[in-house]
Amino acid sequence: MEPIVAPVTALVPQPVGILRLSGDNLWPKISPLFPGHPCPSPRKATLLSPTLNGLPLDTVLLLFFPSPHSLTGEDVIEIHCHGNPQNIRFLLSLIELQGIRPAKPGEFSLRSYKNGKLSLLKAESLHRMISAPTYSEFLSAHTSFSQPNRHPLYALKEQFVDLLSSFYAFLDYPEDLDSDRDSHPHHILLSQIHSLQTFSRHQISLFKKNQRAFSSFSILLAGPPNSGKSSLFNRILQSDRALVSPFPGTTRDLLEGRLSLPFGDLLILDSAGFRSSDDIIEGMGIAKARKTISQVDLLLWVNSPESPTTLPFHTKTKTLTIWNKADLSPPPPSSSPDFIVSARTRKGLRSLLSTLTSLTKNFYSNQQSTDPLLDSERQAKALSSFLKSLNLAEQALNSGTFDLALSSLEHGRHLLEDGIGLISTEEIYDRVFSRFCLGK
Ligand SMILES: Nc1nc2c(ncn2[C@@H]2O[C@H](COP(=O)(O)OP(=O)(O)OP(=O)(O)O)[C@@H](O)[C@H]2O)c(=O)[nH]1
Ligand SMILES: [Mg+2]
Repeated sequence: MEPIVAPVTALVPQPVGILRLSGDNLWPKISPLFPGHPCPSPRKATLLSPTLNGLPLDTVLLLFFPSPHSLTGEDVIEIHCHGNPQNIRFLLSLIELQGIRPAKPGEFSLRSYKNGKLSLLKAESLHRMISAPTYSEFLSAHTSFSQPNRHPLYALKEQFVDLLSSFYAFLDYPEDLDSDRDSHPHHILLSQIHSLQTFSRHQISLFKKNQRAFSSFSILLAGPPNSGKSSLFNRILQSDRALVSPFPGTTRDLLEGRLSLPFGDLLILDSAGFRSSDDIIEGMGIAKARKTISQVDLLLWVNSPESPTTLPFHTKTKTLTIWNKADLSPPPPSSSPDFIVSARTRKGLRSLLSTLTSLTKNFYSNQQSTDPLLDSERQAKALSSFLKSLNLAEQALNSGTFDLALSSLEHGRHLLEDGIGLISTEEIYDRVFSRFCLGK
């Protein structure tokens, strides 16, 4: 395949930056950057100096994984350089000058999948593992990734192959069945279908319970324009992420920031101030903020002395009110905000932050399961369609139409195959023969 390159680490100042390359016959393509150096030994860290016109550029560690024993199945080279973003960019541009094009998002994983190095399920577990907001969710995804037979869909597959093999055995070898009541085909098949239905429903409901607009504990800063939402956003993140200005209507889009706390991530969102506006773009920002209120775990309604406003609508989202700019004036006696703060002088911020931290901790303390779960919406949809075909098979079996039941199950099998790529015909027949000891 045509060679590709991408930075694996973010382009921010950090001690080490990593570039990854994949393709056929890689070393000869990048060797001009390392004149006179022989091809590095496979899977050993080699200290090298890339040069340009004889000038050393950086000191890097290079790892070479020759095909097929690599992440993608092709030659893979990783270059660990000093993590200055400009250094990484320059090395990237030199590599691209050797005819190696920038990788598209997900292209390394796609090549791993195409070359049989990564199953679709593992790819999705990997994605969940990387984006997990808590360590327990990371472990849950890692269990599926490192022990694929513990993935719920594998457990399902095992039961389903049992069911299909029972069906085929009953069809092909009826004379080998015992005639006692408990092993009556309908009875056995129905109980296998019921157990698959229960398992599928349980997995879908676990997935739905965990499915939220934002995977982390999420907090939205909303309120009238100019009340200091963006100033508080920056204070909470301890970084000047959002623009702050004395002009109302500064923030228009939804801004996201993340704090990685020991027990899980806190996602904080800054939004456009609520007011009626003729500006179309500002109106879009306000509509977005309005919609987000119902999707977050906590709303912080931020007021200030210039335009104190109560929340102009009802929401089921837990809400705390903040009186900001307390350095200018205290809240009126009629109002009783949950927090009185000043983003400018930092007054009250410690108490606000400690409340946000304990709310985040409480949120995650209820979510400590490390059991493997479905990894994606795609898997949940495949499982829902599969459940429908199980229901049809159950109905058909109850009405005595054995053939119709089997064709519904075959349809279910195709859904699992398409969605997950799991079941081969040999597997079913292997099990027909091994489990039923037909002696034929
Ligand atoms: N005195 C004082 N001024 C503040 C405080 N917090 C913010 N400001 C000022 O208030 C102005 C508006 O602040 P922003 O943080 O941009 O307010 P905002 O709510 O994000 O505004 P919009 O994005 O327009 O809705 C800026 O000039 C800030 O410097 C505070 O605690 N005290
Ligand atoms: Mg703002």
